[in-house]
Order: sequence, then structure tokens, then C-alpha cells
Amino acid sequence: MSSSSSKSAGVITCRAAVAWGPGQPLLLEEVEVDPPSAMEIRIKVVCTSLCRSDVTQWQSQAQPDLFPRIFGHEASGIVESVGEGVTEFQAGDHVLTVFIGECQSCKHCESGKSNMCQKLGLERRGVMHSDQKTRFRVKGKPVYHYCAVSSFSEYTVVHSGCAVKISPDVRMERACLLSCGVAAGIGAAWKVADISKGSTVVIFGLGTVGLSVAQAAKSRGASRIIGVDINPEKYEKGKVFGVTEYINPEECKEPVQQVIKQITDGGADYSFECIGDTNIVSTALQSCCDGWGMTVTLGVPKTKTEISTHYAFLLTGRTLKGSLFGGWRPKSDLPSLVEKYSKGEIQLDELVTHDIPFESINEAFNLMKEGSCLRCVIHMPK
Ligand code: COD
Ligand code: ZN
Repeated sequence: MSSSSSKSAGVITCRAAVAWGPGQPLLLEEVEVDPPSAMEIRIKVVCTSLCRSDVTQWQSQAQPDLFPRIFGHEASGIVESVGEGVTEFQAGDHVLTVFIGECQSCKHCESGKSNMCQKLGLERRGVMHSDQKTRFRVKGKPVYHYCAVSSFSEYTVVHSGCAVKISPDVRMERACLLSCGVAAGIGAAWKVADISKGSTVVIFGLGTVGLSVAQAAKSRGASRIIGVDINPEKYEKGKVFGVTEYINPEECKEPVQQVIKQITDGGADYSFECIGDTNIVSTALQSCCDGWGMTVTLGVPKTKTEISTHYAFLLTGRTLKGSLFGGWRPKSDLPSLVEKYSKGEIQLDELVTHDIPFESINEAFNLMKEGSCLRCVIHMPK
């Protein structure tokens, strides 16, 4: 346990990075963390990486009532204690947190076709799934959660369905990337699109998510992986993950979809939206070919939430497919991704541009706002 935390009557007092309002710098505050309720576990967070959606939600003015709030959802940690009824975990287990759970008993979990768990789906109201309450307090006030994970705290409570056990041999300071963005990118390519050998792939946005699509497309034997990004610095990094060609839409004389159609003889086999801009969905759809072209969306929209496109793009046989967390069911599927990382079959280390101590967490937010990082891994005190 860290020197700054203490235990009493089941409540742990420790430090958390608290956001007091949209876009306001996080303050390291002393918070109280409740013991885990039934079917929940309390975790000592070891490492947590900053995901674009933490920043998007922190900046958003859409839910001003959900402050003070603790963000963070890409995390690795060690189980500190378990609530009533938990048999899957025990204190000392190493885990990854996940922002969509798998209850393994609802219609979707039982279908084997979906990761849209009806009980532990994406939590947007800043509370725990089971009782719509929070497990944190600061200065006597409840602190809202984010995605029912809230990993920017030395300790956090999650539902046992929102954590996945990993081997103690796995590097916690890198495996946390598989909690969200990297797994989402790999799943979109392997599970949702199911890219076949020799395919032509276009990726809009070469952040961590887009680069994860690229590495997964490369491993499937895609013949061309075209990266589209307004930041020219992304091409060098892209090459490391298999990007074979780069297009900067701001330097194109024609709309980027026209350029792509020209260089691919009528459009790519697959395109992926990894920017979080709903306007790009139509661009991506127009960049893939008639007949079998497929566009997969991964981005969580930053502003406008509606999409619009000409119906002709569907009439001509293209498919528009949505995805969340790459279609992975966390408990059923994530362990095999962790194993692939351990065997060197998935690149994570190359996506980490900064290792940052917890005290400097605002630096990670600044780097992501400026677009000058891929993943920043935040290290909690030992
Ligand atoms: N044209 C081309 N490229 C652009 C444009 C544009 N108009 N605008 C921005 N870009 C580039 C940026 O230069 C950057 O390189 C890239 O797009 C975006 O990358 P990042 O680093 O900002 O973000 P990522 O890669 O971490 O991914 C962010 C998504 C926007 C895809 C985000 O929605 C996400 O993480 N989605 C997948 C994970 C998920 O399912 N999350 C749900 C709950 S957390
Ligand atoms: Zn995320």
C-alpha cells in the first residue's frame, strides 16, 4: 500500500486525480474508497494509460452534473479485496479493468455473437451498475465514476464482471493498453472486419487505435495499408505498424476519397474510422469499393453524433459496421490477446510514448490535447 493511503473499517483513504469541472486540471485529492459491494472487487491500480475518450469526456460540457469525477479506464492492477459472492478473484490477483463487462448470463453474453452485455454495458451516468451509487467520496461529497472503472485513483472498485485476470508474469505497465484502445483496434480488424490476406485497407486516423488496426491488418497479410492523417509525423510511426502508404487529406487537390478510389482501382476492401469524427464515416464509406467494401467505425464522436451519407453507397453493396471494444467479449476473448502480447505477437511497447508518474497526470492530458503522444502510461505510487 502507498505511504499516503490508510485503511479503516473497510474504507481506504488514498489519493485520486479528481476533475472538479469540464476541462479543469485534475487535482490530487485525498478520497475515501468504499469496500467492494456484492460481486465487486477493490483494486490497487498499478498502471493506467490515458485514452482519448477520457480526454473527450473530461472536456465535454454535456454532463456538467457528473463532477467531481474520477476518469481513467485503461488500467492494470492487483485485487486488494473482494465483495460477497465473488469466487473468480482473490486478493493478490493481477487484473485488467474493462469498460464494458461480461456477465456471462444475459441474452447477449449467451449469444456468443455480441459484446453488448445487457447488465454491465457502457456506464454513462457516473455510478456503479448494481445500485446506481458511487464508491468514492472527496471532502464528504460523492465523486462520480467514469465507465464504472475510474482508474485515476490509487484504489478503485469495479464489478467483478468488469475485470479480467492476467498472469503475474505479464508486464502490467504495458498490458494496460489492452484494456481499451489497442484491443478495440485489433478486434475491429480481426473480429469485426475479419480482414483477408491480400486485402487493401484504409485507416482514417493514425493514433493508438488506428495503428492497432494497422498492426492487425498487417498480421492478416493485407497487401496495402493506407494511413490517412492530418499530422504528417504519424507516417513514420505508422511504418512501424505496417502502414505502407500515407495520405494527408490537407495536401490533396481532390477529396481524399477520390484519391483513394484512384489509387485502389475503385476503392479499398476495408476502411476504418479511427478519428472520432462522424463526418469521416461517409468519407470512409466512399473510400471502399462497390460490392464488398466494408467500413468499420471505432471512433467515439467528439461533437456531432449523427452520421449522414448518400444511400447509393449502400445500394452498391457496401457495408457500414459499428463496433465497440473491437467486438471482444472481455472475459472470453481478452486473455488470448494478453497471451499474444506475451509471445511478441502484438506490439504494445512501441505505442507508449511517455511514462509519467501519477503526480504529473495533467501532463498526459496536455500531451493528448496537443496531439503529441500516442499512449501515456501513468504509474501509480508503489
Ligand atoms: N483527418 C485525418 N486525421 C485526423 C483528422 C482528420 N480530420 N482529425 C484528427 N486526425 C488524426 C489525428 O492527427 C490523430 O493522429 C488521430 O486522428 C486520432 O488519434 P488520437 O491519438 O487522438 O486517438 P486514439 O487513436 O487514441 O483513438 C481515438 C478514437 C477517436 C478512435 C476514440 O474514439 C477511441 O479510442 N475509440 C476506440 C475505443 C473505444 O471503443 N472506446 C469506447 C470507450 S472508451
Ligand atoms: Zn478507452
